[in-house]
Amino acid sequence: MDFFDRFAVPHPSFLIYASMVGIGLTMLAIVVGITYFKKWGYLWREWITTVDHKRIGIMYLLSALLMLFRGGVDAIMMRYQLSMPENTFLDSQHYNEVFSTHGVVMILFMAMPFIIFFFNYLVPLQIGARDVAFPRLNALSFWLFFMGMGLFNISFIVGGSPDAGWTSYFPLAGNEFSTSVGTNYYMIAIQIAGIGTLMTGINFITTILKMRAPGMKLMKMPMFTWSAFIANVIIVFAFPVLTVLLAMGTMDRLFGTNFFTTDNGGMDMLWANLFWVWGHPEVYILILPAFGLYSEIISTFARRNLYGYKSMVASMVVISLLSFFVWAHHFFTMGQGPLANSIFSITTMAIAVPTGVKIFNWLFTLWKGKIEFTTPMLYSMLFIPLFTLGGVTGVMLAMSAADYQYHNTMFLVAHFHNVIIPGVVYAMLAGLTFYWPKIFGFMLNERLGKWTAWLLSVGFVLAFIPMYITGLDGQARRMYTYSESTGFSAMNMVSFIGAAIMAIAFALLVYNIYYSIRYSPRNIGNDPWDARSLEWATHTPVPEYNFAITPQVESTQPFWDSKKNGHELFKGEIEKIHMPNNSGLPFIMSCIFFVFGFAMIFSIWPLAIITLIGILACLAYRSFEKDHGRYISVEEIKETETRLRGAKK
Ligand code: HEM
Ligand SMILES: [Cu+2]
Repeated sequence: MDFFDRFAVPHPSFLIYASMVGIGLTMLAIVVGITYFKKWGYLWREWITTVDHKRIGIMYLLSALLMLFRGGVDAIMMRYQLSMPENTFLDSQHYNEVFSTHGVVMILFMAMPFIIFFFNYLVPLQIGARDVAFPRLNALSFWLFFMGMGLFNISFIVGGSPDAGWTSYFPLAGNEFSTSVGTNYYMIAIQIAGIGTLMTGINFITTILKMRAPGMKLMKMPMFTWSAFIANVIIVFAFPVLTVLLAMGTMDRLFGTNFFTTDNGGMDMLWANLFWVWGHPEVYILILPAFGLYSEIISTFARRNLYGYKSMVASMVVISLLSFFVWAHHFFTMGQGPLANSIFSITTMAIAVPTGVKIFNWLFTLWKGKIEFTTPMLYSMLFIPLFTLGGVTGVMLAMSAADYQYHNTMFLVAHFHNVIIPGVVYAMLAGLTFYWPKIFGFMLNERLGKWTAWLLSVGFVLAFIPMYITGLDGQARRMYTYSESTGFSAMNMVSFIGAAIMAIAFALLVYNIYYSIRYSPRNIGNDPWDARSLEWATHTPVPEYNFAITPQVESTQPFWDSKKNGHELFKGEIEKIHMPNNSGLPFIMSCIFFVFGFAMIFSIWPLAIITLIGILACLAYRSFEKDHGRYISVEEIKETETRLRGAKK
């Protein structure tokens, strides 16, 4: 192939060209806009070089929202394609690319940054800390994630998208069947983002173990922090598997090794096993923090202490352990025999037990609570029945014998969206609405918020329940079309209408943000929901140092106790505060990583070697650098505190 041919899109279509033009114009508009308003300096000083966990969190949030829309457009295209039999909107290759990128984008570049946004923004505030344990590493984590995301997203305009599914099973993902560079993008972009996530895991485990406010024993941590802690432990155990797996996959594709090929001693099932050794725990990395958010929201708006704190923690620990022992339920039908199937069937069903414990704890919290139906609470109340339905169909799938009927059908697609949308997406929207006033200083509109929640739920039910039915009837997943005679068309049309309603709900969310920026009142105080944990005890907007005086904690809901039971949170005098300096290095190093990744994807070896040396040079530079941070003086703190309406002494 000619050098330049490799960058061309192998299966072009009008849609792809139109997106290219759209992306080009948007980028141009952004660059022109920033230049026109002279914002480059501001961006560099305040955001790109920042090491503040709150700002890094907000950048994760923006990335996640952006990707929600990219993945959503993919979803709508798929549902439209399937809404009628023999539809020619997408051809088979394009459909392959769309479901592959939809899956990757939604799980890795939408849901992951969304939960990492919550880790970043909330964990230090909830534990009464001034920052995370390693602020620079945190910036590096973000920028590596961001560059991985960027790299993945240029695939469909430079060289072609991955087309072997988000699971990228071999031999389909090997050079023989995936001939474009698409799957190279998969291997390398996810690798770069994944390294960032692994470092996030290490950072937050350390932060939570080492930086809690005085008095906050492990069993006094807020439930979200507990869930974040456990999710980060899972990250540290699961992500190295992904790193190794992608490295092996890269070698198979670029250097002709034979780890996963079907000849020369390769084993395609090795990929499937290792993928799910990471992949199954991955879904718990997403769902546990979602559970944490629901716990915070439900106890706040039921105006009660969370029921069964200890069993909530215990059930999360049990889930996290079990999550590593169920991976083979993803290939019951691939010939592993009845004994292995039975074992994995049982371990899978066992997860329903601790999950059930949590559901009942939430119900008991609501029981006798003085329930207040705010938008976050509405999401939480919709979550309980919808998620339970997804859980029940999960137990159905866990029966290995029955799985021979469900396997690779729309039934499975319905099931996992049924847990992941009410479970994870609702939690994120609930959490976003709940924490929005703390982050941005004004509330989102409640009326519009409730409309969004209801529309989303109506759309969700219409979009996914029909898939259970067609799935049981044998509609296979990842099929780009079907014939009239199958009788699938009516249900698929309903499903498309549901997906369109969901799209309207997301558009309404955007409108709500716009509307609230313009019209919401700004004088909402620090604690608009009458909440319970420490993040609400500091000012809005949160000052750089979070808390002028480190809080003293005696229970799981210190702020509530300080408001209702006279517990004194902030004792002592203001002292000077040590903070880290901003740094451009994480960004620069990640940019070099981006170029390195690009060079690898296209096998441009000289560039790959130069950039690799550049990365090592950045590491070396950092290890000789002397930067001891800076102090914020007592006067400056006092001034800030008065400006934010009176330090609570
Ligand atoms: C917003 C509404 C959504 C709709 C309408 C939708 C629709 C679809 C459709 C039609 C498929 C492909 C079925 C096929 O194989 O032909 C699919 C696959 C998938 N979706 Fe979604 N989806 C949505 C949201 C999400 C979310 C929020 C996530 C994860 C956080 C997600 C994760 C996935 C994954 C992992 C796959 C599997 C891709 C593969 O087979 O390789 N989806 N979705
Ligand atoms: Cu699994």
